[in-house]
Amino acid sequence: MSQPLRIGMIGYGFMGRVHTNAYKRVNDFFPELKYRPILQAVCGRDETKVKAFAEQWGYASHETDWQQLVAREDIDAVDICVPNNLHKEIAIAVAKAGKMVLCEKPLAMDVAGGEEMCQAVEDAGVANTVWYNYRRIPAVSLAKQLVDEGKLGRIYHYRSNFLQDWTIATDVPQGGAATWRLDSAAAGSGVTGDLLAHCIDTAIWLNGSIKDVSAMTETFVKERMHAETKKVESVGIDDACAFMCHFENGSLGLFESTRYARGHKALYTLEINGANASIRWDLHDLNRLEYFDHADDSNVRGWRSIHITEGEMPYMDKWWVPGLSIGYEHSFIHQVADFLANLESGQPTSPTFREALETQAVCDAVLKSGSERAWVNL
Ligand code: SOE
Repeated sequence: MSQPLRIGMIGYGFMGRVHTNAYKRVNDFFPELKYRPILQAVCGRDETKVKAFAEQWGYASHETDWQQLVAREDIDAVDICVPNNLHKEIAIAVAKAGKMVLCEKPLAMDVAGGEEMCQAVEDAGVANTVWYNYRRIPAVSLAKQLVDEGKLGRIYHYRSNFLQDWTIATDVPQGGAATWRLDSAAAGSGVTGDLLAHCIDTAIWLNGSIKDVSAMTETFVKERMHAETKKVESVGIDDACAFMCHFENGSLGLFESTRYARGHKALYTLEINGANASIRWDLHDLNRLEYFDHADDSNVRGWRSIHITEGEMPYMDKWWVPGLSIGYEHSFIHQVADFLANLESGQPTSPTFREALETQAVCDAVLKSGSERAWVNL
């Protein structure tokens, strides 16, 4: 017997569309799931716009006050897709209302806020997850399998970048609906919380906890006009950040992120070097996993480029036929599918708020290290 899961979505920007798409498609491709997301209500402050979004995407209703949405008895799970400074208040209210909560990354503005959010969902005993979607790109999930099977042996290096170029122009404003990621009051940080948080989440998942960090951060454009006040204000976010770290397993990490790498739109890469094998992955070619196995016969040894389209590969039995690819949006569909399957079996969906708090702690340590120009222990 299928069971409806009535979704209330708060926020309807880029992430609102991505998550909505996932709710709409998940049961078609994962027909075995008992739970069936229903687009019950979407919330945004601008009534005309949120109503239009609801009509276009198929939400049954809309709200302009998030508290009203949280209070509604016909909502089972709330999806938080608003700027980072609103995550905490909303998530705590949702937990207190006894509803499930799915929160956009990063979890919070800082560890203290994140800890309050963890307490709230744990006290209420409600299902929770944070949308670190890249874990569920099949190639990245396959990397996890290879690491867990011990194929790489002892790991020496973890290297990861997330490069973009969309804020180079000095007339890009800060604040407002489209550019809140540049406003530290709304975002908390710049590339560290927005982009490196993805790299850190995947790294901890694949390679374990981080022990200490040494970072450098830079704000290249020091002043920008605020989209709402129209005043020129100083910029409080990190435009670029690079850090090195030690993992608990003894390996060394190197991470870099910027929004000033001309030519790169969303180049998320990772590479892991182990004693026996290495793997690397690149978001621009997301259905490929590069794999080098030193155990191969020396006359054929080399980097294999594994095309992730076979049914045996993670999640791929749900999609097309061998040789045909899937995309970015599928990682979100996979996360919803796992969330719904876990609801049925009573398991948590990783990353939970508590797991995402570890990523938050690394982000905080990176920012502290960057401003103090010193190593910071976790
Ligand atoms: C920013 O440009 C952004 O959209 C991030 O907010 C996402 O989390 C990342 O996946 C892609 O880039």
